[in-house]
Parts: sequence; C-alpha cells; structure tokens
Amino acid sequence: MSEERKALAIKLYEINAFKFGDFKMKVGINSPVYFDLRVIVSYPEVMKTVSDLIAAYIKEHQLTAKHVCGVPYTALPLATLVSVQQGTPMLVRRKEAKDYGTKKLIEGLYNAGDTCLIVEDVVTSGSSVLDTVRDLQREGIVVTDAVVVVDREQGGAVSIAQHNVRMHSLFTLSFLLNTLLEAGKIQRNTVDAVARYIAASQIKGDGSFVNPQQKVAVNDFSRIKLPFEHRATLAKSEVAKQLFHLMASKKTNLCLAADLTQSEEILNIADLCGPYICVLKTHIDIVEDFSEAFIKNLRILADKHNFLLMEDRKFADIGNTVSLQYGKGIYKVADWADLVTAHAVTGRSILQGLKAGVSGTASQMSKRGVFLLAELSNSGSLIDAKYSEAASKIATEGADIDFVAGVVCQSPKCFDFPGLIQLTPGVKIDDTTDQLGQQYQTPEHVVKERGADIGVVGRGIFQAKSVEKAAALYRDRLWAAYTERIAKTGV
Ligand code: 6AU
Repeated sequence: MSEERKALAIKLYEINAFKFGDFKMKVGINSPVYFDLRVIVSYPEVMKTVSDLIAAYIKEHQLTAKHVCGVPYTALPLATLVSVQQGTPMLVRRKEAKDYGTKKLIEGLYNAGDTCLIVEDVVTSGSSVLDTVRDLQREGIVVTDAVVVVDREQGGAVSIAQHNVRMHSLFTLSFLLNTLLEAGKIQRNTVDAVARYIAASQIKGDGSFVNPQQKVAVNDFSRIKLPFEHRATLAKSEVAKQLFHLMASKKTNLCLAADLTQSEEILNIADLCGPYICVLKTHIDIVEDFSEAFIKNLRILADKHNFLLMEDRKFADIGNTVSLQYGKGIYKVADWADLVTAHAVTGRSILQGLKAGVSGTASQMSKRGVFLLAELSNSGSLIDAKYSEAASKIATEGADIDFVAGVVCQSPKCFDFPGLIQLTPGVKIDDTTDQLGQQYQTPEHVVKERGADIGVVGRGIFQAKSVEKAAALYRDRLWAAYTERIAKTGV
C-alpha cells in the first residue's frame, strides 16, 4: 500500500490537487501549501485510486459502520464510490436544511443508534468534519471514526479526537512532502518552509489559529511550544507517536536510567518506579546475570506499568555489524527493546543497519525505533556544532526516518522537526557533576532552557534513600516544567 500511496501522492501533485507557494487561507493566514482536491473529479482514475485506498483502509482497520457519509462537497463523490464498492448504504448531509418539505439535514434511511463512518478530503482544523458529526449526532447517529485523504497536521486530529471521533488519514502532509522530495519533485527548502509553518500554525484549544505572522517571532518556530498530543500527529515513527501519547496520558516525561548490574535490582526498581516513568533505559551489557527470564519479566513490568524499554546500546558501526549486534548475540536487543540509541558517526547506514536487524514484518518494524545521539552530556566530548547538525539531518531527512523516534541532545536548537522527541540525560537535583565527567542540570533547566521532552535520571533515583519517592519527585518536576513550557509559549 505504501508504494501505491507514494504513486498517488505524486499523481495528486501532478494534477495540481496541491501546490506550493504563498497562499491566502480561509482562516486569514498565509500558507506555503494549498490543497484543492476538488480537481480530482476530472480524473476518474485518480478518483478510483483514492476511493480504493479509502476502502482498503476501512477494511484493514475493520472500521465497520452501518453507513458512510461524506463531508460536503468535495468528499461526496468519494463517499459515494466507497459506499458502492463496499455495499455500505450512504447518508448525505445537506449543508442547509431544505426550506420546503421535510426540512431534513440528513438524507437516506437510518435509525437512531446506527453507526456512520465519515469520509473527508482535507483536514486542517477539523471543523468541517465536526459540523457533519454534529448533524449526524443530532439524529442519534453514532460516529466513532473519520477517514480523511489528507491530514495537514495542524491539530485537526486532536480537535476531532476531543469529540470522541478517531481521525485516520491516507496521507499526512509530512508524508506527501517526503515523497515529493524523494521523487525529486520539490526542494528541501520547500519541505523546511512547510515544516516551520506546520509547527507555527497549530490550532489553539478554542479552535482558532495562531497566526505565524502575528503571534510567533520568525525565528521562534519551535517544537518546544507544542503539546505532546499535537506532536504525536506529526511523528513519522510509530513508536514516537506511541511515546508522545503515552507521556500525555500518563503525564510523565521521566526516563529512568536503570544502570544496575544485577537483574533482580533492575526488576525491583522497574516495579517500584514503573508508575512514574515513560521509558526505562538499560545498559544490558553491564548486567552480570543476564537471562531470557530477566527480559521476559522486564517486559511484563513494562506492560503492567505502561512504559517503553530503551536499550542504550549506542550502536556505532557499519550497517552490517550493527544489524547483527542489534538482532543477534546473547542479548537479541531487537526482540525486546522498543527503542535503542545509536551514534550518527557512521552516517545514514546506521538506520539501514538497524532496520535490517529487525526480523519480521513491516508491522514489527513499526514497533521499533532509534534515538540518534547528536550531543553528549559529559565534559570534553568531541562532538561539535557541525557534527550535531549533520546528525540531526540524518534524523530528519531520507527514506529511513520512519525509524527515528528522537534525538539525544542538550539543546533546543539541535533539531526543529516537532515529530521527533528530545531525550536529555544529565539530570540531577543535588549535584552538578560526578567524578567521571558527567555534567548535571536541574529538571527545570533541561526542559525549559534546553528543550528536553524527556529527562533521563539515573543515579538521582537509584541511589536515593527511597527510589519511589525520588522517581515521583523527578516526575513531578519534569512534568511541571513541560506544562509550564507549553503554557508560557501559548500555542
Ligand atoms: O543520571 P546518570 O548520570 O546516573 O545517568 C545518565 C544516563 C546514563 C548514560 O549512559 C546516559 O544517561 N547518557 C546518554 C544517553 C542516554 O545516551 C547520553 C549522554 O550524553 N549522557 C548520558 O549520561 O545511562
């Protein structure tokens, strides 16, 4: 389906269903990208491909509903094709009630309590989808899902979700951009301009837009302003999406570095601190009594307390060696660690090597991800600004970035793309250094000044008198700093 989607993305661009430039939008802000999917009615083969893909999506995700309803007007013919293809009766929502006869807003045969799936062409704020949802709900019709062709990734999915409707998209704007970039149809500066625009023009809680020209300084287009829920919709890595949602729902951005050498100690601390953390990070090669049973128990605790496992292996070899180190050997890291860390020193082949280390299907691949190291927390690190920039580029450009969940770094300037997660180690409340070069900052400093989305705490927790109390304290302070950060910047 991915190849088909890519071909369709290019076709849509070629028939001017979307364009790049400087466009005045309905909501009064200028956009570097403009969609007009109305044109597709003039291209029957495109109509067929789009509706086939929607139908395939519905089938694959088992979005069973008794009716299908298109948001007027552009999505009406698409909904019609989906209805006919699937044999699902259609409902038609009028934009205005008839002023004669029945005054009905919804045409078609239905009963209160029936379910209905929505089809829409492009979602920006989500308001058009919600208008249709509201009219259907007034008739007692239950709407739980909407399938849209393009998600402009400006918060529409979140605002639709707030009304208990899940939004699914065939394309995100990022996917379209990357496909066109890969195909040589657009330049990198266009991709960057659109990414900045997306980050800066997210929807606020009241449904209005933040105007990039008026409210956000030009050099202030930053991911750190956006809530995790919004950033989840922008992430290209499935694990990053999962982690953003996990952090938002569990209200924690604390990663515990369980740098202990006995498996029993790690399991113990994982159980005690599990409720407070989003990620538990291991250095599996320091465990003296490693066994498969240990990993099995660790995974049970990860599921019990809802946190992800990260093996901080810091891979740094040629692709072939990395694929073996990741998938084989005693530890078989790819089998159990949701996330791993890797240096970017070998270049892009690190991503290909890691992907090759995951055995199994595309769906198993989508459950794994990497954090690339772009900066280190210790004094005397050889990493300079040029290296960091090159490392961030590997995380944000190219065909394999769907495997990159985030970046390990110390500065908000390290990368712009809001769909990646910044992991920042070197967090301790009562020390500034250790004896071996580590440098510490407070939770507030790493989140508010350094752009950390997740703070990594090791000895600050596992050397504390009560690890549970320490985990709760670090969780509270990191989370409060994050909520203040997004509240202050007001997007
Ligand atoms: O809080 P600590 O100093 O006890 O532990 C910090 C943890 C350790 C390091 O291996 C790791 O964070 N770390 C990393 C990571 C996560 O990759 C990068 C870095 O720059 N500094 C750092 O300390 O497990």
